[in-house]
Amino acid sequence: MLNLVLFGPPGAGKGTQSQKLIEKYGLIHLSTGDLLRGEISQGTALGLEAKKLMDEGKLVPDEVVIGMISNKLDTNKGAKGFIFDGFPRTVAQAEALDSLLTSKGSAISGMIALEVNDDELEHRLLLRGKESGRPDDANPEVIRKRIVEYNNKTAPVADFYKKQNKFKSINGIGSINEIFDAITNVIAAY
Ligand code: B4P
Repeated sequence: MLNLVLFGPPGAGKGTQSQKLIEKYGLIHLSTGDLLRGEISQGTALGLEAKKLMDEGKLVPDEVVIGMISNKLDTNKGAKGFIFDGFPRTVAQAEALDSLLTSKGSAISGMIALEVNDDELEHRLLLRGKESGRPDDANPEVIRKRIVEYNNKTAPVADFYKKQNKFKSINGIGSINEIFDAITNVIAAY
């Protein structure tokens, strides 16, 4: 089973690369950002709570996203594997994911981190904000808050996987196909 964590700051290209990876490897894509936006568009209580935090560039509480991922693992039992995109975003989420997978006799194959500098992230997200109208991409101040939140709470997740010898970092600047090739080279070595 191939279970991949795609890691990196907001706008690093996780969602973009996930789309290509699911086609090549037949994996299930689990994006907590997409799942949360789904809840928002359906107007659920969870979505209302999440929207407030997301619009401020803050993370949604761990128990909310862990619960969503747990449900998705249960409803996709026969899957060949999963791409975790935007999850885990805290060390508590990483620990919970390990427990969930262990209880199913599975484990994370590896984490691949996309390295992109802050100026490029801001540029990409503002562009997407203009094209898509995504509220958390429209405002430079919110984008900077998301990057700070990433540095404080999410960056330490890399150490969690480094300790397990499951961490690999690649350059996230370049064409989408160049970055995809670099990711598939890492996967080939698993
Ligand atoms: P996400 O939806 O995960 O958003 P993201 O990290 O900003 O996006 P991603 O990194 O996937 O974007 P991509 O590079 O593909 O999270 C949104 C919010 O949800 C969070 O701020 C948080 O509030 C909440 N949340 C989600 N998961 C959570 C969790 N686990 N715990 C708590 N809260 C959680 O795309 C960016 C842009 O760059 C695109 O326009 C793309 O076209 C472009 N791009 C991609 N690759 C490129 C390249 N190589 N060159 C140039 N442009 C490129």
